[in-house]
Amino acid sequence: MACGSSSFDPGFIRAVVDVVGRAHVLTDPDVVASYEIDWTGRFRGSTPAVVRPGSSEELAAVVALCRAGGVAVVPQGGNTGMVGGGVPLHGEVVVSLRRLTGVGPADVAAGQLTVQAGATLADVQVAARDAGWEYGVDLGGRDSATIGGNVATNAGGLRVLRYGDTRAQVLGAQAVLGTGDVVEHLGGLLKDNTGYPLHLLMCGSEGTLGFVTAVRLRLVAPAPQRVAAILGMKDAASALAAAQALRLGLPTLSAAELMLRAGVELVCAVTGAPPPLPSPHEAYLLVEASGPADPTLELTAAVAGLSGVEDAAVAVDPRRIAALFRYREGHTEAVNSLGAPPHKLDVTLPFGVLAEMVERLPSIVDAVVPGAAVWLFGHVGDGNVHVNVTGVAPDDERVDEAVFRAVAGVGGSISAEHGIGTAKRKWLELNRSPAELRAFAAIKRALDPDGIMNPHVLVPPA
Ligand code: FAD
Ligand code: 2HG
Ligand code: ZN
Repeated sequence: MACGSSSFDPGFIRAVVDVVGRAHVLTDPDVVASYEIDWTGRFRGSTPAVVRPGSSEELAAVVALCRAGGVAVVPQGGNTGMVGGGVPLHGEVVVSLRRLTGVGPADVAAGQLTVQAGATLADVQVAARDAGWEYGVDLGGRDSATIGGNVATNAGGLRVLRYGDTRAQVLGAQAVLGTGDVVEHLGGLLKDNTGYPLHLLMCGSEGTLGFVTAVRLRLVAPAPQRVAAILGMKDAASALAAAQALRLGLPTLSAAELMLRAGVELVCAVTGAPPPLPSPHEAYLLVEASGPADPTLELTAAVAGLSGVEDAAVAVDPRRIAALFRYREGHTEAVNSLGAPPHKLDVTLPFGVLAEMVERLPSIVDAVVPGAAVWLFGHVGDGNVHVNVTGVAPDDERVDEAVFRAVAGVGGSISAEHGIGTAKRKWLELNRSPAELRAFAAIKRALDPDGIMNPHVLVPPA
């Protein structure tokens, strides 16, 4: 039967039950409901079954059954993805990796940790700390997002400017490919030029090539001394210039996040938090410095040299630092609380046009859907702006298209860190040439010859 078809041989379910056990094949509509809709509420599908394998061997057997039956699957981890890539929008079977929660062993001497795909990011952060190290990636969805999902989306987050994205942490992987083959390269050698880095190919592949089942992660040296500051800025352009200046002038910089007045006021209204500074400011820059020694003096000296700073509050106590980060991390939930699901347009802009585009983006949106609200925030130390738009129907894609065309037109990326999913697939050609897309399709055919792996995600139809 055709991939993505919602009607398929009931014998398939029985065969899958034989592999993973009755308890791990969910078919009750009430039980599978939470697997069918994404975190934002914008993408809702349906599935005949959610399969929860308990090992890579079981998963390989499930993939073999899917190949034989032509059954399309959607891998799912914590279901915190933002681009509709982890939900069954075309009646696919959902394969949840959440039973694969093993964390460890840590190789303390090497500073490496091997974890199964269904472990949460928070689990990994704790295990890294327990081993005397830290894990370099952090993001607001840490308690639900899985490491498998982080790898599959090549997640970024708050510390990319210091430690790089998820791809930069992955030294090896175990994966069940769309062929059903289990490939494993988990030795953790730092220098290993023995051919194609299949583990890196899985980073950002969004479940289209196979399932990530385990990864070997690089850990980073602990930076126990942390200080954060929220800067009330004259305008967004000053905040962006300040972020750039700090990248060069503050070697211990570990985060630089932009917020605008409307977003901060929304977070305060939704969460009940007090305003971060006594008076409102048009823009805010949240910065963090960290290292083995107390970076407070270094941070305050660097901030004193910035232009456009109207006010600042510095936090050294971990609880106060966390409170400052809640203004930034609270944006996602606050925007989601406004009613209709937001359009999430996560883009990177070249630094040279970042300020100009942050200024222009609201009018680009207003020109296609007058009255739509635009919420801008993000990891501006990386040139990454989260453009959230509310007041637009979920399936009205005019705003998405206008923003993506404008961003690509100035050399930016239509996906900084959330991936392409189904939401951006039709615009991938704005960033990737026909030859690149042919290469993508060829890689997919090689590793997923029957097209069963997330067939409506990332790789455009031929
Ligand atoms: P899912 O949502 O379950 O899946 C995401 C994609 O990966 C889908 O295409 C799915 O098919 C595929 N997939 C999942 N697991 C596997 C696997 N084991 N093998 C193969 N494919 C798989 N993202 C950022 O980059 N930076 C942020 O700062 C950030 N902050 C966030 C804050 C909040 C509050 C929320 C809700 C989300 C945030 N995200 C962020 C988005 C999201 O957390 C990440 O994309 C995360 O990596 C997704 O992990 P997940 O386990 O939830 O994956
Ligand atoms: C973040 O940085 C996440 O908080 C989510 O990437 C962004 O809500 C968003 O659009
Ligand atoms: Zn983000």
